[in-house]
Amino acid sequence: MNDYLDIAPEVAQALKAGRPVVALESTIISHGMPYPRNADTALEVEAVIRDNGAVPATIAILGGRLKAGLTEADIRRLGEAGHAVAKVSRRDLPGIVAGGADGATTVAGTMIIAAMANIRVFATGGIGGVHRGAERTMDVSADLDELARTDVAVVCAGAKSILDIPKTLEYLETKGVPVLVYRWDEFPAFYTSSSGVPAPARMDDAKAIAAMLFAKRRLGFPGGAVIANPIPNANEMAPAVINEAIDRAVAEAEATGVRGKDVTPFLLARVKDLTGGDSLESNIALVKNNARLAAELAAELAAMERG
Ligand code: PSU
Ligand code: MN
Repeated sequence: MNDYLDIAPEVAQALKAGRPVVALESTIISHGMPYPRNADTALEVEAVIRDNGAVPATIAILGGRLKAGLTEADIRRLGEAGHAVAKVSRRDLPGIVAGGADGATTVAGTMIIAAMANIRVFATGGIGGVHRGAERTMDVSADLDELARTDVAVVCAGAKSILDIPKTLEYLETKGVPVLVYRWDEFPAFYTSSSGVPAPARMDDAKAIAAMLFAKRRLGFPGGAVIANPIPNANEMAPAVINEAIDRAVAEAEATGVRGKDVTPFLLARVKDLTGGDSLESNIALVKNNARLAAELAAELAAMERG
């Protein structure tokens, strides 16, 4: 066991008994949504996971300790502190630990801590990826390299078109990361089920996805997988509305010269402001939809691992 890691008692018991556990990230709380909807949503997503038979493990760094499983008070604290909490990806993690600080973990940061805790399924909204204009800026999210090296399956609603979706999929292909879409033939674009980009692979039930993950592990392949779950039709945004907001947000990011780890939070906040509350409601709905699939997937995988 890792000296820096605290696994919540409920999570530890479930893991020991071979029961399903689903990891959740905390950057989506501190940097991805406004307070208090961020904290309320995080707690509701935990409830969705419980209702679907799995134990939630929200992941963050608190006082320099890596946490797998937070209390309600921890979640409210991260939500209220918002951008005052550091956004922690792989390169940030050792410094936050050494400094005894708090950190909200990105997809990459969450995967690292989930894997240390032996949690293999993780639900979130969207992953980071290759940004538009990356041929000039080289802005490629560390989430993609983490997917290539750390064995955690990330259930998401695809990638927002703040990113270059075709380049993101090319990068994942180069890195050997399995990408499959649940019950749909296109890679989903977060707010919309369609992106115009074909699904690299399609699977129609959680048991088949679990079998792929199980085989990958038994083959000794490092790295995780992207399980893309399209936003439900009832919660989709109108493509013209969301794409106009995204194009504007990307242009503003260029014009203001925002760089590095601030780019994604800037774009997320601008898209939300430009679309009023609509994009926030869609975002919340798709995260819950991902939590349901992740709980089912974790249960199938746990059953396979028990034999
Ligand atoms: N995309 C979203 N919502 C999010 C993020 C991305 O639609 O909240 C967050 C996730 O935590 C993701 C991180 O891991 O942003 C990626 O940041 P960057 O692009 O700086 O790697
Ligand atoms: Mn970046």
